[in-house]
Amino acid sequence: TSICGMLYPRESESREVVLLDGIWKFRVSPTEDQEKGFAEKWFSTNFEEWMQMPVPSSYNDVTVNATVRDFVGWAWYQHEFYPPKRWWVDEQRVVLRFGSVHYTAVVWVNGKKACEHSGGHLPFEADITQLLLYGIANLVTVAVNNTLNLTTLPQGYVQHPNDTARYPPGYVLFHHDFDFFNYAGIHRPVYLYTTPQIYIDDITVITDTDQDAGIIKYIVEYKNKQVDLPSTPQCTVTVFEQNGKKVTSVKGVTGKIHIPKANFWWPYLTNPHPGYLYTLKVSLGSKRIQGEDVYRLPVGVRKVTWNATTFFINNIPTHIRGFGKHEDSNLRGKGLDYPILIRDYNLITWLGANAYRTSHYPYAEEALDMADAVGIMIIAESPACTIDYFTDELLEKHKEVMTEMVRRDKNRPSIVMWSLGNEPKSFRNESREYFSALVNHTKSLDPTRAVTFVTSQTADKDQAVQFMDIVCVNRYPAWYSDSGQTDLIQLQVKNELIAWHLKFNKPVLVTEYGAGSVIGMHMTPSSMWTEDYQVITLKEHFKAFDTLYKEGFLIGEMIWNFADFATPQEYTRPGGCKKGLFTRERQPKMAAHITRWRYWTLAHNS
Ligand code: BDP
Repeated sequence: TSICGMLYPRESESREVVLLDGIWKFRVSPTEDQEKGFAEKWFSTNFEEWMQMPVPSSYNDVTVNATVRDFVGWAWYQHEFYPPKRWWVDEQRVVLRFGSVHYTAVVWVNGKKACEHSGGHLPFEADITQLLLYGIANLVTVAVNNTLNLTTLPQGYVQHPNDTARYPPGYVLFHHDFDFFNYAGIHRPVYLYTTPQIYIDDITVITDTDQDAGIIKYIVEYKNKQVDLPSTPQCTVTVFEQNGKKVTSVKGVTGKIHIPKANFWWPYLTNPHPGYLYTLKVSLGSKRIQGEDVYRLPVGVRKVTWNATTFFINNIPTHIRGFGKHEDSNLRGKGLDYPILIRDYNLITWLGANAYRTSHYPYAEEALDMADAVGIMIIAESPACTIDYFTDELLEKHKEVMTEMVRRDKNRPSIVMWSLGNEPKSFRNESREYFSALVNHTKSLDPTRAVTFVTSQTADKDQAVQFMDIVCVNRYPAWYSDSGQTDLIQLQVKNELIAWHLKFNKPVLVTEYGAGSVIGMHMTPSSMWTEDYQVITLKEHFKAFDTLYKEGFLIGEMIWNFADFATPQEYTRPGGCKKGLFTRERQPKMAAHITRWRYWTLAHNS
């Protein structure tokens, strides 16, 4: 792990940002010789053979080639760019930043290695000032490997079958236990950005409320590329309202700002102005000596608390209405796509939801910017989906990922909980120590938010929920158990959720429930896979939840899933997971309409 900050690249009077997205050159390694690109140094000159590949996007679904779709191993990308000469004249520091590359990445600039990163859902960057060439084309090459194993998050399995009657020699089988397609490639934007030599490396804000006043505690960390820094650089922090009006200004690299009669950050549908964001303008250094660095950070002032039964935002009891999502769409796979992003937020507000979980990995920063601004509460999940084997090595990797997640997202008002993972084998005894260590680590990084993980176990079997702030459970009555028996849903949901609360005396949140439906398929009496069945499944849950809200410990309901999404090929899935309220194309099923009715009603009654 690096100790640097990971601020999102933002333009300012001292920083330039250049987007390198576009059509890059792409090639895959021959299956039988995965090391070929390294041996032949594909990073040192322009590729001799290539196909065209959009960045950002998963590479899997944009060609018509099954080898590319199902590829496991090293894939290669290449692109040319020209840094403007003024960067050299002005002695700017230049950074190359990737929003995410799945899973392992090696990056070269002009034939020299710039950085490596492993982990498919978080940004990484490299200071490439010394690698740049001015006046000619610069070449960036990225090697990407999507192979997962027992020490990656998520875990995956590579098998080399030796039954020659059934498999040719050298045949590789890859599988994983998590239920979404292992899309790969350069998934999020690629940026070049500049800073002065003395620059703002990181900013941390912690906000609080005091009656109707808001408090922002801040820490600015800076770095210096010059040897002789005369003294601590000057730092000025100014807060602006959303309309640009100045609120106040303070000096120092750490401090506490008091905003009388503050505009708090509220979730959607709890206030006429949800998602209120101040701007914190940080100016570091003096114009006279080294030049000044300026960074503007959006800040929402809010406080998250909870007790044994209730979850509060700014001391107001708050129910969570939402769903689990995926970063998934046609052709692009997990590649960030602005039309899909904005369509999703329009659908989220149309539904009257106020929350979602970034199941089952950290989402794009651009998506979380929307959540901050719209007032959508986020349960930010790590990429630890379906951990089967708990080892010390995996725990180290998991801690590193939590460190990277918190570093990236610590300042976001939308994030109200960290989820350490989804449906691990938490009935195993080894999961106890593993999760206890992981909770402690995460709390040491961020003591202000709830920490949890999502269990698929029952209260009598689970070993890890005891360490969590909130009990988050996935249950599929009438789907994975008692298939077809929707009449059992109310009884089972009530009994199971009451058991959780009685055993642990903690608030309970349902993080997944639902049923699959193929759009346009109808039957009455209803039957599995029809829209009618999905509607009845949700309605039976709604009735159970209404009773449980009266009991007082249920803090919310989240449907699985927002939209249909791609899974590996399986005989249990007709072309993907169909539990979406919306199709993969983001058009509503019947279930979306009844959810909308429910969520708006809940919002009005709260
Ligand atoms: C749940 C998993 C989720 C799956 C879902 C399903 O948490 O990732 O997509 O099952 O099978 O157990 O639809």
